[in-house]
Amino acid sequence: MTKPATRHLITSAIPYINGIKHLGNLVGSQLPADLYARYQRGRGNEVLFLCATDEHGTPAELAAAKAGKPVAEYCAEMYAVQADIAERFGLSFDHFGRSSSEQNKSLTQHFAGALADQGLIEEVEQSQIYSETDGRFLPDRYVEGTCPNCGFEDARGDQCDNCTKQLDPEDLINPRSTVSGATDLEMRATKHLMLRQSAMKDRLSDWISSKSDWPVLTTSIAKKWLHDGDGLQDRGITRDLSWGVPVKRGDADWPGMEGKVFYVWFDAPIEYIACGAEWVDAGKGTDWERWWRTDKGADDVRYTQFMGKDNVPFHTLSFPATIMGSAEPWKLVDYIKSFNYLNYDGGQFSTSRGRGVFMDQALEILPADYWRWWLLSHAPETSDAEFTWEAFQTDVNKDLADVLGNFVSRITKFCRSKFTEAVPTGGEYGEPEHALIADLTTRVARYAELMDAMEVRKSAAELRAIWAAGNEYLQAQAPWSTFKTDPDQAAAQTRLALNLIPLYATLAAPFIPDAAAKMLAGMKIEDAGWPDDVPAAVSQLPAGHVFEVPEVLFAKITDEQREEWAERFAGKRD
Ligand code: B3M
Ligand code: ZN
Repeated sequence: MTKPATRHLITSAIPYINGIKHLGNLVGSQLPADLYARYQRGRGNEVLFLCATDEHGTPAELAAAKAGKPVAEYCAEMYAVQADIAERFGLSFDHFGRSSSEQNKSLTQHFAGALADQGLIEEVEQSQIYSETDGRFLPDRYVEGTCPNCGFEDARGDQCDNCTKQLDPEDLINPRSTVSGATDLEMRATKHLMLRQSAMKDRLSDWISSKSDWPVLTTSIAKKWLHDGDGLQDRGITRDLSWGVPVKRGDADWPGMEGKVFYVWFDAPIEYIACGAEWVDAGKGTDWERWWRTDKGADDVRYTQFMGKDNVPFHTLSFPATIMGSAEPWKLVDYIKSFNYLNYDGGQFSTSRGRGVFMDQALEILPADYWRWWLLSHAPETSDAEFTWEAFQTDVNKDLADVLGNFVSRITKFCRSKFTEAVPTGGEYGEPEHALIADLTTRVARYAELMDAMEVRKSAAELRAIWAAGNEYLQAQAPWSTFKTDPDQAAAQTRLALNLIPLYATLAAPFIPDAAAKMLAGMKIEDAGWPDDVPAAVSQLPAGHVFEVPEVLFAKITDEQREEWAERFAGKRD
């Protein structure tokens, strides 16, 4: 009855190297990608889940300068920090790579060569913003000013964070240097490479139009940039920086491009592919091309990308332009799951102002599962969402402690006290038991459909309902009362309830992997397997099967804790 395994290639947007990400960043890409990867593995499918740090460009240079370190050293340190936090959050990457890798360098240079061979790269004399005060050309990110589209005053030269429009720095009104704040900026001539995206407009447009099953958030942003205003413009793919992938045409030097590097948004998505090569070179895999080359077996791979909405234009247009334009058989993305923003307590998360909870701080105060559950069950899918400490406390206490945690501890402790730490014998299932199993059968099928569709919040709601069904059953049947008059019947009730624990663990593992592992360990079952057949799944622990009451799964968040944390994270990051 098991369906043939599918191969899932899954990538999360790769976080910039400059600093530790906040929970809003986490829920917009890495966490839902992990949810999906864990779910697909749980279904018995083959998964390659990749992420990396995005190490080039001005964000890295600026942060290294601020930290007073050479940029390579800064990146190596921050990579280790991010990799460690990702692991502690349970992000189950098959490999967490680095866009500064040799593999990415050569692949990026290769793509530039392939695009040039296809006539899709143009060398242009450009006038570029030069800062007298700073004595250098200013890359896009080093220029800020007012967005010509929406009037936002702190728009960056490459993109407006407020309206997501991709910008060129000379579009900005009242531009200033972010290096010095200087406004004595002037235009000077220099040579750059342009990717002729406009030549691929029809192909990209047809491709996007064919994606009728994609989230509206994804396609609406793509269509906006394809059809609004001037439409898809050619993009400069080189920059005047020393840190980055040196501009080359494949292995060959590129005359006139000495001292320049590729634009970070050109090499960053290529890292998705290079990360596969890093995965193999790290000894974790044997063949990355069967995931990435349609001529080498990747035809039957389903490739899903996860990202925040600000990254959508680069993934629906720029990166596909690189892939299609190369005229080589690279795997194109099959589905792009994008997210709105998570706000923090009446405002925005802010990295620069240290407002909100950052990944390292989150783990200092609570284990990963608490955060994973709350963030995923409030994923900003259809609109922006908001984190508040009140909601966090209420939901965690209710869903995790009162519903799931209480169910597990109540039934295992009851069994231990009235029978033994083994699944009890005797009695038979009657109407309430069959009704519960029928209800769970429907709900588990719906949960799987929602998880397949990456409906994150709805999946969480269905999972919560599955837990609640067990609680309600226990409440209504009350084996502790039954036991006084009919111990056999109480044994049957207990047997079914105990059998729900491995079922719940398997279903919940993508959301709360640590608690799920504790539940399985307590029930002394290694891998319950996906419950394609719910009646069979809830008969896995036969009468006599020995277990141990699991340790407390979730502690409640107290009012004192909530107040202390709200205060601690309101302002400046310490
Ligand atoms: N580093 C932006 C971000 O972290 C950028 C994503 C790259 S994905 C190839 O949101
Ligand atoms: Zn704007």
